[in-house]
Amino acid sequence: MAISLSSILLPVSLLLTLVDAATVTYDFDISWVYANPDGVQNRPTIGINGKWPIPPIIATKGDRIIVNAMNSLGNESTSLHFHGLYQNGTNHMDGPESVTQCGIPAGGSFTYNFTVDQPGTYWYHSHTHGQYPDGLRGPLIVHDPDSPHKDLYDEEIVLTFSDWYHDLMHGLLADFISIKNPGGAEPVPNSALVNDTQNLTVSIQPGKTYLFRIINMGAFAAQYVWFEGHTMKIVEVDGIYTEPAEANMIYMTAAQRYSVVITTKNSTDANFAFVGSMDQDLFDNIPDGLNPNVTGWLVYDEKKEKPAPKEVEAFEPFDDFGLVPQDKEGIYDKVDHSLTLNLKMDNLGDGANYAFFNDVTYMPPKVPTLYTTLSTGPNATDPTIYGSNTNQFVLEANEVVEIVLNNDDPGKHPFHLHGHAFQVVSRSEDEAGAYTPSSSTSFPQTPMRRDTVLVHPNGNIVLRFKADNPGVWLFHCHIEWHVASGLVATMIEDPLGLQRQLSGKIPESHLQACKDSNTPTEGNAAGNTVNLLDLKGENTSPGPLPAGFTARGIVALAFSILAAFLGMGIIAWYGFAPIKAKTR
Ligand SMILES: *[C@@H]1O[C@H](CO)[C@@H](O)[C@H](O)[C@H]1NC(C)=O
Ligand SMILES: *[C@@H]1O[C@H](CO)[C@@H](O)[C@H](O)[C@H]1NC(C)=O
Ligand SMILES: *[C@@H]1O[C@H](CO)[C@@H](O)[C@H](O)[C@H]1NC(C)=O
Ligand SMILES: *[C@@H]1O[C@H](CO)[C@@H](O)[C@H](O)[C@H]1NC(C)=O
Ligand SMILES: *[C@@H]1O[C@H](CO)[C@@H](O)[C@H](O)[C@H]1NC(C)=O
Ligand SMILES: *[C@@H]1O[C@H](CO)[C@@H](O)[C@H](O)[C@H]1NC(C)=O
Ligand SMILES: *[C@@H]1O[C@H](CO)[C@@H](O)[C@H](O)[C@H]1NC(C)=O
Ligand SMILES: *[C@@H]1O[C@H](CO)[C@@H](O)[C@H](O)[C@H]1NC(C)=O
Ligand SMILES: [Cu+2]
Repeated sequence: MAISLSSILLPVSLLLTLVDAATVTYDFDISWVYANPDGVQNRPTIGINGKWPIPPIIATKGDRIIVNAMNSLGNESTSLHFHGLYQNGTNHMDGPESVTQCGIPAGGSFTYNFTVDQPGTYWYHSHTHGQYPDGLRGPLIVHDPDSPHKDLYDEEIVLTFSDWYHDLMHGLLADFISIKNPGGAEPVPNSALVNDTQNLTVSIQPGKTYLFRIINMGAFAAQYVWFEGHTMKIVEVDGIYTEPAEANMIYMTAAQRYSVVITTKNSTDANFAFVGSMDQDLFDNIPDGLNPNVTGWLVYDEKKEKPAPKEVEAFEPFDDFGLVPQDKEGIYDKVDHSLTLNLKMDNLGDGANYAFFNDVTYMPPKVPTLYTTLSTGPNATDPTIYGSNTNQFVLEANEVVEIVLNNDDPGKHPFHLHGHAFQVVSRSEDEAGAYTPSSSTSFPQTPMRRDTVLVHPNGNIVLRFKADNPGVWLFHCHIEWHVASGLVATMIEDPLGLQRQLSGKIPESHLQACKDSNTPTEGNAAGNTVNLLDLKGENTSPGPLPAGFTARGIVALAFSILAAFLGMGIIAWYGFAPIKAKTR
């Protein structure tokens, strides 16, 4: 890893006075290593430069970040997404495979090159099919010499929380999206981690203030997080400064971040536990012996004991909906373009369980969507050319967009939009059903903004943002299982403006990744350049269930067969189960 000279050699005080922005360069060689963070199982894990945990990316507001990514995995493609960064003017650096780039093939290399004008707590992770939980995820911190909260703390400490699996995603995904799992039960993590380990000691000094930058970089589980004996003052969520708000416990979905200020005690008489506890409501079947908790300690005195955490009777976390952004940006009260996404889970003709927006499950297009925009001239504004399975919406430059999301599923889902932070103008309680506009009278005037937000079971959320960032931006659930099962939509924001920014400017390493993987870079979602409305040959999802099969039926059938054959193993099951998928 090479860091620019200026950030190594200059003392911090001098650095802050520099007017010129720095360039921060990271050379990342991505490869398999072995790791055993919970002490139970050593497993192949994706590391960088031969190490895991992978390094944090650290920059200062205004810097240019360059990541030279070399894929030495040998058996998987990869890509990197810089979660929460707007990539304003650099949509091609956003990272999702099949959306803004081709996957970096094994043996290939690829340069990410962009500037960051947003301070805050972010993270970076693979955005290639189901891959980041195998280890390719780490913090990305953008410092701010002008932070409005800089007088509130003396020092800062980064803490990551995550869930962890003993098995690799490749195999877990094959079992998850399978006729063997018609109910769509997600694999339950084997353990929870803090800073990619457990029992972490965090040395602190008495009578000081610390900014804890807390990141949930898990695959699936949200975590309740609390520090015994200390209150938190929330000052940032997902890169947005907030008015300080006190909390005893926070709830962090996968991909969310909080910065909290903690004031230490004046005495060093005792050390204090802090805990991350995975939200088990998300888990369909809880395995015997699962420990959902990970513990660490605020250590005032190494010689004193590290007490076991006290049991918390009820989880009563802070409700983020009431947070107020420090800049007091007012609600976008005039909506130009409202779109509705109805979420459901259901089975398709292969018997497996999928996730849907408006009855369509996402399938990656043959041509990365950005390349479709850049190669289709005026037809780039026609949603049809982006395919039948991408849940695409074409947005006009600078319009105020509203996303109404109705969760017709009993699960909790954290939704993330690339390229923006959104205003969260409404969020229902559990079981509220679909959103009705008449309930909109009491919107907050300065709504919370963030880039990842929870929708409650069978509830709804309403999000707003201004389409002031030309690009192809995904909107998706950040549970990695649900990305794989299709809970993804594509926002094609100001496609003609995007052409003006990027046509002819896609760097050589990006195009080379496509050549090496035989991926077309022109035409519609099917790669057709002659008739853009002809989608023949595009990637589509399996067809619907055969006539006479209801989703409920297949679940019942599967469970009764599983029960009957329990103990006889999978062979009997395979022999019995195949259902002919109907092609559409
Ligand atoms: C952390 O401590 C607990 C309790 O002593 C122990 O069960 C667990 O194995 C430890 N984790 C690691 C990674 O050492
Ligand atoms: C890729 O290689 C790793 C490390 O050798 C191995 O553990 C893993 O099973 C391989 N994945 C696939 C999909 O073959
Ligand atoms: C990064 O992008 C800037 C601006 O386009 C360019 O001047 C610079 O040469 C690029 N650096 C690399 C390493 O690609
Ligand atoms: C946790 O990990 C981050 C980087 O990933 C590191 O900066 C930080 O110092 C670690 N925290 C502690 C208390 O070790
Ligand atoms: C620590 O001592 C300072 C100075 O006497 C006082 O202002 C502060 O409230 C004390 N902090 C705590 C947590 O008791
Ligand atoms: C995890 O923490 C919760 C909350 O304190 C507690 O109820 C539960 O017993 C803990 N579980 C384990 C296995 O320690
Ligand atoms: C992107 O940049 C344009 C032009 O500087 C600015 O007007 C817009 O607000 C920016 N959008 C975002 C999301 O940063
Ligand atoms: C672009 O759209 C126009 C109008 O719908 C259509 O006539 C034309 O054939 C399209 N171009 C291509 C290459 O498909
Ligand atoms: Cu989800």
